[in-house]
Amino acid sequence: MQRLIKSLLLALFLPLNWTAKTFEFDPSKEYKEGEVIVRWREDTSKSTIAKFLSAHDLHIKRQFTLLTEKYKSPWMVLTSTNLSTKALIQLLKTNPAVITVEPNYLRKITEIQIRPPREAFFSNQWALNNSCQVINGVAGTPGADIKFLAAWGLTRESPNTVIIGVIDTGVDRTHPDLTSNIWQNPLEIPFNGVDDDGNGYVDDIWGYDFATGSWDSSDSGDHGTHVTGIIAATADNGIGISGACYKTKILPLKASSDGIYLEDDAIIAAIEYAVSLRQRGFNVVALNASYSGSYSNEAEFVAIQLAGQAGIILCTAAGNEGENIDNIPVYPACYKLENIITVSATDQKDQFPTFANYGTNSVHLAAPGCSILSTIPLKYGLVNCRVVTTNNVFEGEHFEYAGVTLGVTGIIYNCRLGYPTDFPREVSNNIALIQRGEIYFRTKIANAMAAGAKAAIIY
Ligand SMILES: [Ca+2]
Ligand SMILES: [Ca+2]
Ligand SMILES: [Ca+2]
Repeated sequence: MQRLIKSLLLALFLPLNWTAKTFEFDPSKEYKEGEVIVRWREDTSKSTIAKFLSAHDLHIKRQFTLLTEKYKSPWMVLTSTNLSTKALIQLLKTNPAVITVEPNYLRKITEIQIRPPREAFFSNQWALNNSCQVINGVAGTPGADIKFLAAWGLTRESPNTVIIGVIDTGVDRTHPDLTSNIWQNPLEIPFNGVDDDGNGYVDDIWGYDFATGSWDSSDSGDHGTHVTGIIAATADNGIGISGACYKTKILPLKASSDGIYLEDDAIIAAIEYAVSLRQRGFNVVALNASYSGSYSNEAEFVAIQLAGQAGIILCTAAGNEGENIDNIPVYPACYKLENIITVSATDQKDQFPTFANYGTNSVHLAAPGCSILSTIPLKYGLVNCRVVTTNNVFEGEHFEYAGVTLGVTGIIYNCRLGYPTDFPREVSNNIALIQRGEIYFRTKIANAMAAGAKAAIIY
């Protein structure tokens, strides 16, 4: 009985998961070749071990002193210059003084930050994480997304800030979910009326307005701000949404004076501007060109080619006409240049939407492009909205700003459905509460603005 108690006590002191001689070598597992972890019997002397090691040209890489002391059993890592791990295990198993011999396994770093970012509307961003959520009345296909969750926690700051130029209608740089990710020209002194960095543009602090020739790159419409949020809205700040490349900085390259059309000359000047920044050492890696037109232009072609030679890619839209652009080309998508990536759209179910252009020789990839929630300029009194239809028309749900005040305060007035006659006079400089239905959200917002409201809530 005494012996049994002693055995039980001994068992209690043995380390957990101790497998002793039941261990079987599995070559498919990841381990450090030519190394083993060995535990010797309690009574094994140092000279016995040294003699064995010397006879087989083995070396002690490391000794586990605490383990050895606690269990009175020499515990160490052995290496060999000519024996594999498998051979080492076979050799050491033949020695009766060895209790256990195991490979020195490799452990993988556990993926970090697999939690979703702390955004108010992340659950609406099916493109980043499609969990079958219902968006706009449609339940998606799980996993039909860009695998943002697997990647976002691994993103690191680059020592040379990565800059993406957005050639578009401009950007609302004051937007709380964008403001920290707008690139600022460090060589230009703001608002002194002087071209301090001598690049031909006066006071180009936050990009430039190439359409009207002004420092003011704020959004003449809403598309540029929407695109910018998709790319680089600040992640994990609890506001609005997460951008896909949220550690990058956006260079606003405004090429539209009316918020609807982009003028080709402004586009070409914007590309030249990006190339010159790159040549001066700023890390402009890509240009976003979410626009298309039916006619090609030699100057535009050459400008994009120059961008390519400078190391800049141009990501452009395949277009939204539902056409085969191999046969009916659009530009810049169909310029045959190596630095152009032409992107078509997929929907929540990973299907090809009817509006999306296609063409095996012209389209390089398709990515989520329907019901995309992103930032809109604050002039609309809201922070995010979703593009539901094609043609860049915001007809979907708008999302009011949640959680953080914009500094907008006022009395909320019931403005029924948001028709012009629904707005009481008192709503001027106050907040309009508008019921959804009957007319487009954008019309409701426009009517609220016309009535002088400084913000609107659509419910
Ligand atoms: Ca300048
Ligand atoms: Ca200046
Ligand atoms: Ca955010």
